Formats: sequence, structure tokens, C-alpha cells
Amino acid sequence: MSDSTHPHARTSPWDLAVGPPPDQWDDWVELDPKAWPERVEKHYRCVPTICFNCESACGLLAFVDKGTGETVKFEGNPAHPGSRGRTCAKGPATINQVQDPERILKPMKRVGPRGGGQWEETTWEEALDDIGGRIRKAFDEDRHNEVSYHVGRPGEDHFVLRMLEAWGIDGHNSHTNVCSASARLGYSLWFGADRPSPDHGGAEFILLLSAHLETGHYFNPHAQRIIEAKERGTEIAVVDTRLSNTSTHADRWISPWPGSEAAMLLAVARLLLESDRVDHAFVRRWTNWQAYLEANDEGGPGTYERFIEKLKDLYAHYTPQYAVKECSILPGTVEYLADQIAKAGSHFASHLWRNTAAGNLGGWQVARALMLLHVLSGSVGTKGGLNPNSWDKAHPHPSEMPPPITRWNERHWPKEWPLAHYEMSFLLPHLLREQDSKIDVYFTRVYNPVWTNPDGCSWVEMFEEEGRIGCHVALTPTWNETAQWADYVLPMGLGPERHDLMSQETHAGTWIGFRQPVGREYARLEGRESDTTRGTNPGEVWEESEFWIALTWRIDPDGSLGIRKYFESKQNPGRPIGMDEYWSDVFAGVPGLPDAAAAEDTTPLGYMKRYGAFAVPYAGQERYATKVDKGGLELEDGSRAAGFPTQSKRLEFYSSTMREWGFPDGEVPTYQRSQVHWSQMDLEAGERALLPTFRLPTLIHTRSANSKWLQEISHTNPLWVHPEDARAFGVETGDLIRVNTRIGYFVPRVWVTEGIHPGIVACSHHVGRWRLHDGIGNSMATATVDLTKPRAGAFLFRQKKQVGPFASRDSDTSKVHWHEAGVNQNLTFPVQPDPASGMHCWHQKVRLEVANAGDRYGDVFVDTAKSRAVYEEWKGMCVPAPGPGGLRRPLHMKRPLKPVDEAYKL
Ligand SMILES: Nc1nc2c(c(=O)[nH]1)N[C@H]1C(S)=C(S)[C@@H](COP(=O)(O)OP(=O)(O)OC[C@H]3O[C@@H](n4cnc5c(=O)[nH]c(N)nc54)[C@H](O)[C@@H]3O)O[C@H]1N2
Ligand SMILES: Nc1nc2c(c(=O)[nH]1)N[C@H]1C(S)=C(S)[C@@H](COP(=O)(O)OP(=O)(O)OC[C@H]3O[C@@H](n4cnc5c(=O)[nH]c(N)nc54)[C@H](O)[C@@H]3O)O[C@H]1N2
Ligand code: SF4
Ligand SMILES: [Mo]
Repeated sequence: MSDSTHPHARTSPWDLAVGPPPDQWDDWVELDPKAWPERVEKHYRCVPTICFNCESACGLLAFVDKGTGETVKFEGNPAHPGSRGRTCAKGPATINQVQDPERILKPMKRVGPRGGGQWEETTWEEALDDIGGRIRKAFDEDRHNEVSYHVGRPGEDHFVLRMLEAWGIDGHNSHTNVCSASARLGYSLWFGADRPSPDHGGAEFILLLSAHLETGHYFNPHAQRIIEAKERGTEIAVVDTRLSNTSTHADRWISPWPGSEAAMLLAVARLLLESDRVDHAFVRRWTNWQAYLEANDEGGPGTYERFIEKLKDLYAHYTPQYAVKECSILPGTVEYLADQIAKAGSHFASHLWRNTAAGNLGGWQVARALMLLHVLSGSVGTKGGLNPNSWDKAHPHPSEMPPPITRWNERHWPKEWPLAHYEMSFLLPHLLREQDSKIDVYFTRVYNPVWTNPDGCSWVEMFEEEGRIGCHVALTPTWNETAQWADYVLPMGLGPERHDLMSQETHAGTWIGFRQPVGREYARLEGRESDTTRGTNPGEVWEESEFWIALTWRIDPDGSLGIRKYFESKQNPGRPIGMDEYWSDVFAGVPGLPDAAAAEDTTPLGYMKRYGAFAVPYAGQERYATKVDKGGLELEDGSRAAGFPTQSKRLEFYSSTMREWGFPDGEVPTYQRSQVHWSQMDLEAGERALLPTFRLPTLIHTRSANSKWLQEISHTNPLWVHPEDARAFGVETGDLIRVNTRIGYFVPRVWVTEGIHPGIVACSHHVGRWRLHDGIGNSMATATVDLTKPRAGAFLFRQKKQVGPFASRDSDTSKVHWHEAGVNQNLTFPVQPDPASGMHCWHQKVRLEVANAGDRYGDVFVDTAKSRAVYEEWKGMCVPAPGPGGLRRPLHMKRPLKPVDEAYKL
């Protein structure tokens, strides 16, 4: 795969276009800018790896200086099929994270009380013995459910899930419910895959309910294809209450009242039906309309025509006029969308991930309403349409897999949310309290719940309550808010310092990417092979995979538990498996890869090390129509087609699951008013809807804190206020304002802008980092706070030291010119779990008032007794298991770690 033919590959070392081609990676020459005007050559070896600053898994190229052996920069890898040599700003900024003068380089252990801020260095061996010993004891005493791995964005697809299976525990907890549970439920109900994979590249109309160009889930791989489509003349509309960067690049910006979007989309569906601009052949053949009639038209003729009639009845009241009022949108919007969709037909692409789905009660119905438009226009699985993500993603894994687990852990999967996508992770403090249970060994990895989840003070209480958490192990390269309440803080490798396999549905294609530790691979290429990643990373920094293998051996040293064997070398029996052997096994099973490797005289692993990515032969679109001999779906002519990955093999307009599990209104796509619907707002009393969910293009949650280039660009999170609202409160840009939630308040500054719908205020969560004690890093982004507890359950955070210049081995840190660190709004949010999807519904009604006399910038106040009350209120909407068959959850609904069927019985 020599990629010198890539249109954007550099052919001359002095050419500044995207990424050098692979045949020049061994010795890439650039001029030393510092030596200019003298032309001093610098020689680099380029090592491919994978970015970890979001889940897109773009290809990076590390430029390792052959003189010093140091990585000096990262650019895009042109041999990567998803990102094609491009990155967003966060990709190259990986070098800031690698070189962060304040990163954690040694394993640390708490001394004194948890949260007290006192640490001492420890060794990996001691940590492994202690943690491994605790886990072993828990297993011996049949306390398997007390071991829990809690992960944010995993950045890998199988390693830990397989390990937990080998351990035999239902120990996986993920952050999905603060991220994307609602959209996932909506998509799953329709096509059995929990996310969309739009073929933006081939689309003629793109409808974004996301901020794709700056943040969208697949930021750069999607963004580059959206822009290519735009250059071809594709029409783009963006539905965003706020004027996002993406909206500014669209042909039309639609700014609805948050949470009303399903009404708008159903109005579009109604119009398509009424004007008969529907792909009837597609709907008739591929949807489960018959099941709908069977349940809802007893004694009727059971014909497709009857179904269309019923559909028109069902959505009759969603007129354009109704949508204008209900959604607070401009007249003509519904007609515009219907025209565009009808014109694009099967070439209609869209995307929804967070946006309204993540903010609002019943947000999963927005995904269903959006999918209905794809179904009506026949744009599911087509060129320029929307694929189920499972078509575009590869799932390689080791040849030997452990059997499924037999346990069910109610700490992660409580009865109240049987349909949740997935674990009810953000409720953990409430669940442990309510169930009066504990976790003995609790790992957090890429997860900072005290800061990124709602209701962080309940998390602090959980950590501080003796006996709730036995041992908290934070696996992280940098300090974060949550790690302040850890017992061990173990320094893990950043993206370019570890091994992972990733595959993402970035376009109509399938690929795998290999994240590899650059230092180790560079040493190998220079003839210094190493059998561990420790030692080729900075300081004592290790990597997760090797850590987990070592830990597994501590848990089951003699193999008597039957666990060790999954991580034992076949080449050297009785020894832990090494990375090369592990990944050789995985890559040997990737379709097409052994042949591609052989053609280059290398092994599959050698190929992945060389290129960092592989384009798996694509099985194509319209896969539902593929003829099959058995299984699948019987068509009218008696032949069989593969269909869709649902129970009925059809696209499911009608969901019997929703009806049977207690959500009769949810059996078909409908609209439910949000908790922040305008009818709920008493504007006179200062009430407004808070939209707290939007990203700053250059930041990534709490991963980018000391990325100096990124932090310099974005370091504030003012409250966006429409001029009409600013007038009502008598505030101007820069003024302090107090935002009262149901459990407390926060004090940001005001930014007056027309970029937000009147009646709505918005605040980004990307800044507002804090620490209790100096000296734990992230000084470019973090205010040091005083945390006082005026009474039981009450927390007052007050910033006592702002951001500013500081001395370090990087002279740039003395040039930090910003001071305010932003405000951590999430602390003041109660949990609001959607009764069906389990999604935390982020939006809430707030009461604004000008800052009180004693208020200071960045103040945060919280009362956790109130947060418990709000939790109870939302829980009251639940329809707990058991459902039909006495089950905890429908067997066909996905779980990241799926137990045997028996475990579903309550
Ligand atoms: N108000 C508000 N809050 C939100 C959101 C919102 O829109 N608005 N978005 C939500 C969403 S969608 C998400 S996904 C969550 C994300 O929030 P989290 O799941 O908590 O994830 P991050 O903040 O990305 O990373 C957490 C920690 O991972 C550690 N880390 C960084 N790099 C690495 C690494 O390479 N290896 C390891 N082992 N650790 C690393 C750092 O300590 C970092 O603090 O936030 C949610 N919170
Ligand atoms: N730069 C950057 N990129 C990222 C991330 C990051 O932290 N930084 N995080 C990654 C992760 S974990 C995720 S989950 C994805 C999420 O990516 P997206 O799905 O794009 O999610 P958001 O940025 O939360 O929201 C998109 C837009 O929705 C708007 N919005 C919010 N609520 C509503 C509403 O009720 N109605 C309407 N109509 N609009 C609303 C917001 O103003 C925002 O501009 O981004 C990924 N990409
Ligand atoms: S889009 Fe995500 S994976 Fe790609 S370069 Fe940006 S941060 Fe990295
Ligand atoms: Mo997310």
C-alpha cells in the first residue's frame, strides 16, 4: 500500500501539504526552522499511531528526531482510510500532552484520609500486589460484584471486555448514559444498531442534529466528507438551538426550542406522506408495518395502503403551523426540510448523537423521528444515505474468547431502568446508597465523574463515606478532579504510548487502526527490541494492556481460577502473553489483512506496525438486500434477503418491546414534551432553559487541560444570553450572573449574543477545572479552590488561586496570559435519568438573577439532600423490571458485556 499516489501526500520534503507517504517514513527530512536562514536538515523517522483526543481514531504520524530519539511533533497519517492524513486541532496537540511538564510520571499512593491531598510514590509491583490481592480475595469470597471497571471513552474495542469476561464478572461500567444513551436507544429500536453511519460523501442533502464540523462525534473524518459534499453542491441544514460553528457553515440554520425537535421532524414526515413523496417500494418491503397493523388495527384489511392511511392519522396533528408554534421555528422550515429530503431521496444523510437527544426527556424519540424520514425516503443503507454502524465497523478479537459471564450486577444494571443504553453509571452514588452496597475495587479509566457527570458532590460523598468504596484506582496520565479521591493514581500512557485496536464507522467503508507506543516501535526499528512498553515511555508510565495482563496474573498466579490461561503465552507456556504475540493473533483473523501483508513480505502484525491502519475489504451498501439461503427475511417472491439486524429483520417502525415493557406511547415514533418545554418557564420569575451541552472545537472534556496550544485558544465558558433576555435582567457582556438550579447555583460571566434562541441560555462544560491542592498539575486550566461544607450535604467551592504563568521545564508556561479558569456547572446539576433510555437529560430549568453582593466569579454551591430528592422524582417515572418472561431486560437488547440468558431472569 505505498501511498505516494494519495492526492494530498507530500512528494517533496519541502512541500507543506498533508503527511509524508509511507515510503518516505524511514528517513524524512525537514529543514530546522530555528536555524533559518541556514538550511540545516533534520532527519526523522515517522511512526504511525492513533489519536486519542476523541473516538474518531484518526491516524497520527509521530515524527521522531533521529538525533535525539524524541518525538517532536504529530501530523496526520495519509495511509489511514478514515482520516486520510487530516486531523483536527486536537490531533497535533497530542505533543503538548506528551510533553506536559506536569504530567504524572510515577505511580502514586494516598497517605492520610481519602481526598486529603497527601501522596507518596509507590512502585508498580506494590500496586499490582495490593490491587491483585484484593481482587483475588473478593473472588474467593464470592464478592465478584464488588469489582468494577468504570470507563469513559474506552479508545479500544475488546481488550477489557474480554478480560472482564475472563475474570467472570459483570464489572463493566461505562459513561454512555451521560453521553449518548438516548440516541442509541432510538436507533437500536429501528435498525438494531445503536448509531448511524452516514455516507456524507455521497449525500445530496445533509441534515445535522449535531455540531459535526467542530465537535461531531467523528469530527474530522465526518467533517472532511461533509465539506467535500458541500463543495459538490450538497445542501446542508443544521438543527441547533445555538449558533454553532457548524451552523455557520450550513445553508440553513434551524434554531428550535430545545426538546421540540421530534415534533418538527414528525411534521416533515406528515408533509411527505400527505404530498405522497414517499418511497413506497422501500417502506412496503423493509419495514414491519404488518406488525403495527396487527397490534393497532384489529379486524382491518391488513394492507399496506391501510398502513399508510393509519400513518397519516397518527401524525395528522403535526401540521407545519403546529410545528412553528411548538418548536418556535420560522414558518417555512417544515416545508423546506420536506422538499430537500424528497429531492435527495435515497441520497439523504443525517446525524444525531447528543444535541437534543442528550438534553431532553424522551430524547430517544428524536432519533426515531429522524429515522422515519430516512425510511420514508428510502435512504437507509444506500449510497449517500445512512448505514447501520455495524456495517462499517470491524470487530477483530483474539482467537480464544472466554465464555459469557453468568452474573448480573445491580450496581450497574438496576431494575428500574430495564431498557437503559447502557449501565446507569452516573447514578452510582445513589445506587450504592440505596442498595446499601459497596465496591471493593473500583477502577476509573478515562473517566472523571466528579467533574464531567452531573451531581459531582454526590460522588465526593460516595468516595468520602467509609466503606462505600474499598479501593479507588485511577488509571490516568494526568491528574483530574476524581483522582483527588483515589487511593492509587497510576500513570498510563497517552495515545502514542500504548497498544489498542480501533475501528470506527467514519464513512461507507471499514477499517482498523493500530495504536502503538511510538517510543517502543521506534526503538525496535532502530534495532533495540523491547518486550515491555515500560521503559520506552517517559518516566514510569506504563500502558493498560500490559498492566491488565500483569494484574490478571496476580489474581490467578497458578491458573487455578481458570482466568490466567486467557493471558498466557502459547509460545512460552507458563509466561504472560506479550504484546506482539497478542496482536499477531488478533490481526491474523482480520479479513484481507494476511494477504495484504504477504504481498508486502511481512506478517499481519508487521503490516499494522508499518502503516498503522488497514482498509478491510468493504462488504458494500444496500446489504439488507443481499440474497441468503436461510435466515434473514422471506420476501414476497419467496426468496430470502439478509434484512436488518433487528428481531423481525425489518426496520422496526413498530416496537412491541416498548409496549410490552411499559412504554405504550413509545411503540412508534412520537413526540413527548421535554422537561424544559416553554410552557414550563415562568419568564417573569427569571426562569430560563439552560443548554449545558456544547463543545469548544479545540477542547475535549477533561483530557485537554494542559494542552497548551488548545488551552490558549479556548479557556472561558461564559453564559450565552440573548439580547432580549440580557435586557430583561439588565446584564451586559462580562457581568457576573447567578444561575440557580434545583440543587444549587454557579456564578459565570454573561456573554450577550444573538447566537442563541431567546429564552434559552447556554454554557459549555469544557472549562472550569479545579483542584483542592496546588501541585497536582493542569496549571494552565485549573483554579485552586477552597471547598467548605457549611452543613452536612452542603458544598461551597470558591476559587482562591486563578490560572497564571508558572515556571517549569517548558518556557511557554511562563507566558500563560489568561487568568479565569471558567466555572464547573455540572456540580450544580441534579441527575435526571430518562425512564426508558437511562440517559441523563442534561437540560434543566434554571432561575437567573444578577450576582448577589457576596458572589464571586466561579462560585459553586450545592446541596446534596436536594439532589437526592430530584433523583427520587425522576426515578418515580420508571417502569421497573421484571418485564415479560420475568426478565431484567429484553434478551435482544445490547449490553457491552452480555451475560448468559439465564442471568436475565429476575
Ligand atoms: N455539561 C456537560 N457535561 C458533559 C457533556 C456535555 O456536553 N455537557 N458531555 C458528556 C460526554 S458526551 C462525555 S463522553 C463525558 C466525557 O467525560 P469523561 O468520560 O469523564 O472523560 P474525559 O473528560 O474525556 O476524560 C477523563 C479523564 O481521562 C484521563 N485521561 C486523559 N487521557 C487519557 C489517556 O490517554 N489514558 C487514560 N487512561 N486516561 C486518560 C484524564 O484524567 C481525564 O480527566 O462528559 C460528559 N459531560
Ligand atoms: N472538539 C471536541 N469534539 C468532540 C468532543 C469534545 O469534547 N471536543 N467530544 C466527543 C464526544 S464524547 C461526543 S459524545 C461528541 C458529541 O458531538 P455532538 O453530537 O455534536 O454533541 P454536542 O456538541 O453535545 O451537541 C451538538 C450541538 O447540539 C446543540 N444542542 C444542545 N442541546 C440541544 C437541543 O436540545 N436542541 C437542539 N436543536 N440543539 C441542541 C448544541 O448547541 C451543540 O452545538 O463529540 C465528540 N467530539
Ligand atoms: S477528530 Fe478526534 S481522533 Fe481525529 S484528530 Fe481530532 S481529536 Fe484526534
Ligand atoms: Mo460523549
